[in-house]
Amino acid sequence: MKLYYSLASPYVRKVRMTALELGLDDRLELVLTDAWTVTEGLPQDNPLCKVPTLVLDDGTPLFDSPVICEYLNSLAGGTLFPPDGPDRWTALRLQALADGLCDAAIARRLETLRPESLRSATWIARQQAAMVRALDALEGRIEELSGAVTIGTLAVATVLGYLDLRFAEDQWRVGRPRLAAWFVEAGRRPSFEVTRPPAP
Ligand SMILES: N[C@@H](CCC(=O)N[C@@H](CS)C(=O)NCC(=O)O)C(=O)O
Repeated sequence: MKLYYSLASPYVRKVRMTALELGLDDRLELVLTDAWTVTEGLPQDNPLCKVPTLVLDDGTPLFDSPVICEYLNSLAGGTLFPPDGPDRWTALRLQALADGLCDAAIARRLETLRPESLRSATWIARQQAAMVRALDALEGRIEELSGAVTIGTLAVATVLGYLDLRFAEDQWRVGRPRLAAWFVEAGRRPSFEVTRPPAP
């Protein structure tokens, strides 16, 4: 299987952590890809031209990251996606919250990279507010992060890693001691260490 990837994408990191947790990482042929400039390969396999994109050995493309992760879990017969029941919805909701936090963080970052005259302070504030609410929600329901590793806990670990990479000045740990303590443990997982992006 071929995985179009980039080094800093939190969605890619979640997929790579999933593969490592499931013992499937040696089945992935990693293809380093700049989604913003690539013209051959990725745009033909994924019309949205985003990483991560997985291409199966028969040429079938899979995206986006939740779909890829669920496919890998199914392939390995894993438990990262719990079977139908309350634990499944907790895991999926946590993944949606963490991925949505990523979406807001990336939208905010892209806006701040635009020329100053084109930037929207309102848009940046909206994304920042969503980030704060999402982090507060994780702190407020920290018990959902305890217990077995799921796609939800992997997604939360990846987005917190992304915030440390791109938004260190936000100091997300301040006022969120339980989430910070949880992340100390989560950050020790080998799958997290191995996929650490290079410093900017
Ligand atoms: N919802 C997607 C988001 C993927 C995504 O936005 N990837 C970024 C890199 S972090 C990308 O490829 N951006 C290129 C673009 O938006 O054109 C997922 O979960 O895989």
